[in-house]
Amino acid sequence: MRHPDPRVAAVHDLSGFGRASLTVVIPILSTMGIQVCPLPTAVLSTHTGGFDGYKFVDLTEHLEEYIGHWKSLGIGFDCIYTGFLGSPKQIDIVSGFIEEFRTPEQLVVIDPVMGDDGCLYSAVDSSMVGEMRGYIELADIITPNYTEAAYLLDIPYRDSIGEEEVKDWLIRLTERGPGTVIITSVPDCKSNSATSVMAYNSEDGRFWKVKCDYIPTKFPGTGDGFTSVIVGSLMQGDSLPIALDRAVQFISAAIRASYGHKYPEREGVLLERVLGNLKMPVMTCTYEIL
Ligand code: PXL
Repeated sequence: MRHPDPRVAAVHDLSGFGRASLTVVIPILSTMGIQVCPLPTAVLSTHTGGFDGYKFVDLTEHLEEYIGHWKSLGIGFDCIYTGFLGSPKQIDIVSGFIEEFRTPEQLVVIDPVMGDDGCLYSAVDSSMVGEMRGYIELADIITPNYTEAAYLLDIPYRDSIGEEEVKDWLIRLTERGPGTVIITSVPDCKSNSATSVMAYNSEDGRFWKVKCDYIPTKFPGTGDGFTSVIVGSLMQGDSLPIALDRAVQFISAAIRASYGHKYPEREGVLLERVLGNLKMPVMTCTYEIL
């Protein structure tokens, strides 16, 4: 039976406290009218960015049975969206899941969660970088941040970069398989009070850029929020540049709401305060075509 609302398989961990991964993905996509079917890769007491002694329950051994049950039920998805994956074995299993559940009209979105600010996250082993380079071939869209893009291309991290060089990175990443590449947190070569999101669609050869004000703070989970809005927006039928604008505007509003309260960064952004913004039409667009 055809389902009336778009349905997304969300392959992420569930971190109980700190607003990251599934606790960000589910509310954003549900608010945007998308049915979320979680395929949880691990359960953690908190995310790993800033809490000592977190409890980590690895679900790798259960994933194949879980997927097998979905298969036996004949469930189909309009989008498969994957985020934080804990081990090469998980990448292997989730690659099999994508290959088995893939349909021609479906969107496969891979957020290659590995690190930020030039470093890998503490829970990410360096062996994951090579695995991730192969895994992104399965995607229609990838959304690395600037650090992850450098790791995927095996380019040493620098804290400044010119626009033409980012365009070259985008093209080189699409050559690895995904038709569309979106790089977030790109440093602005002209101003250190701004960053930008840059994107390239290799099918129509167009580059897009959306500037964001730099706010001197780092909340975990904002990458998960950004990609979730991109997925929701594209599932609603928006174009790529409108999806970029919606995601940048939503995350900027969430950061501003939290920063204004001097909210502890490790607890994530005050998502619940801004979720309603996702119901509003896009009033102003700031995207540029390059
Ligand atoms: O937001 C990315 C993410 C997802 N899942 C876990 C994390 C992080 C980033 O720190 O620790 C468990």
